[in-house]
Amino acid sequence: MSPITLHANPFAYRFALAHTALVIIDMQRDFIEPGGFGETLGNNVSLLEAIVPACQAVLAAWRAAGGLVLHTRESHRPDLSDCPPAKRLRGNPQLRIGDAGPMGRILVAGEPGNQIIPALAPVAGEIVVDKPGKGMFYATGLHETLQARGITHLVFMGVTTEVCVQTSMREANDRGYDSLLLEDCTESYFPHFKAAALEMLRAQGAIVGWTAPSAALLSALA
Ligand code: C5J
Repeated sequence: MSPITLHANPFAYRFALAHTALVIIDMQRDFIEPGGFGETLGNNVSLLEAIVPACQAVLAAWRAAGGLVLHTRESHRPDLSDCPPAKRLRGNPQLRIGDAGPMGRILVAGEPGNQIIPALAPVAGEIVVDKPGKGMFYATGLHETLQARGITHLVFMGVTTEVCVQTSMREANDRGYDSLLLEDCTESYFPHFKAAALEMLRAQGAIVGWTAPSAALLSALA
């Protein structure tokens, strides 16, 4: 299969589908629906819901093309042994990680709020990574999994842009992956943080990676 090239910023992004994974970061009820971790931190979670249709369109096209899909969840063990006190105690939320909320225990594996939203639910054969940190490579063994599958390129969607998405892209950059972030398939609780993160990632000749509207990927896959 010949490589795919799409119009991206700051210049064209080229990838081979067989060596590329679509990465969907933390599209979980805990971040997107009322009553979860995002809201307990004082955020307006409705901002994030707006990207779901664009993410669904990309996911459908990627699946139809036969590409590998990888979902992440920010998730802690029920005994919180993988949640450093510095993370649990940070800030002044109404509910902390591990506390019981309207969708179960906040950011704990297996709880209803910790699941990926139904619109983007994983299907058989897709990779699901539970990550205790912001970055998807920290304490997950993911680099080895991707290497075993010959993955060299990553196309990112998900939330939040400047926290778990940006951290995962920076970790990927240090491990040698070429990453593209789909601009309308990522969101922040703070729109100016999203704008700044996109600029930072693609500055200085794609120092961390590329960005592009999802339409560019959809037309390249068509
Ligand atoms: C945050 C995330 N924002 N998934 N997590 O705490 O970006």
